[in-house]
Amino acid sequence: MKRAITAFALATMLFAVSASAHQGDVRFMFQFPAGLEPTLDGDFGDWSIVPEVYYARAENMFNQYGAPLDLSDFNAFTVWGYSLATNKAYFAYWVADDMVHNTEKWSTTTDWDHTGGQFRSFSGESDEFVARWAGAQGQRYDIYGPTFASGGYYVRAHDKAWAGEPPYLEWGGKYLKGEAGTFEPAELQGEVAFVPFDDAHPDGPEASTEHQFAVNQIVGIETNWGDKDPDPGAYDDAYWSIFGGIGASANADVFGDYLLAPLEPGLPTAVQAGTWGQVKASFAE
Ligand SMILES: [Ca+2]
Ligand SMILES: [Ca+2]
Ligand SMILES: [Ca+2]
Repeated sequence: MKRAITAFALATMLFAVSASAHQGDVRFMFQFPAGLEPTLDGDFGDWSIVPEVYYARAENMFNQYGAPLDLSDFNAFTVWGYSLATNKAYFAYWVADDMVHNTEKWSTTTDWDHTGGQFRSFSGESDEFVARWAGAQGQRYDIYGPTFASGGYYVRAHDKAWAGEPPYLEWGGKYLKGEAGTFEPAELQGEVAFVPFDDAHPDGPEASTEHQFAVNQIVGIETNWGDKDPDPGAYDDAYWSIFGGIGASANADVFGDYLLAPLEPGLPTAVQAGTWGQVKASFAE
């Protein structure tokens, strides 16, 4: 597998030179072969086929408030993947936090067609305009699961509530250590599947335009965790971002770029119905 990673990394580095990155270096979305997409049960055995190059780790995140990284205060990794067979995006994350409570979450925002621009928090626009366009061309999600949020949900999509509910957003997760809402040290992990939209319409999915994934496509994403230990009411010292930061909750021009990677060599490209469970199990061992 190591040789395959090297080959892919070189190929994508060349591609990155010609890509117009919004912010930072381009990252990569892992392509799940058909039939090997993750089961959203909070167990990560199905992610064991994903090479390290796809992992974004806390050491590479930045904090717009300037507090230094302390891995005993906050540690994390995230991985983005996609499948051509399901046309879904998959997001896996692990967090270790010295003080966890129910206002802490991932905020992630998606600009699948990579057109950028302001997509919510409009000022001076009519109620009709906001109802139609807020969260339409870029979608902002709150991912609390496996924590039940102070607001009364595990996950949600801002502005277009239907897009944050099954089957358009599905998740599984669990605590590995500690418990939700305790202000005590904890570790948690989750996996989320998104149906991607170029235009999420207020009338629902039938009136919306689903985005179609393709190999080597570049999409815009920002992903952040607010580690609000001292004050659950404010992002006072830590808003850890992979891509994102100031202004990114409303403007996709400051997202980062993810390239939808080709299949990694050595993975199954087609899996017969009824056998893929065993293939998954063999990768998980
Ligand atoms: Ca799983
Ligand atoms: Ca912390
Ligand atoms: Ca915390």
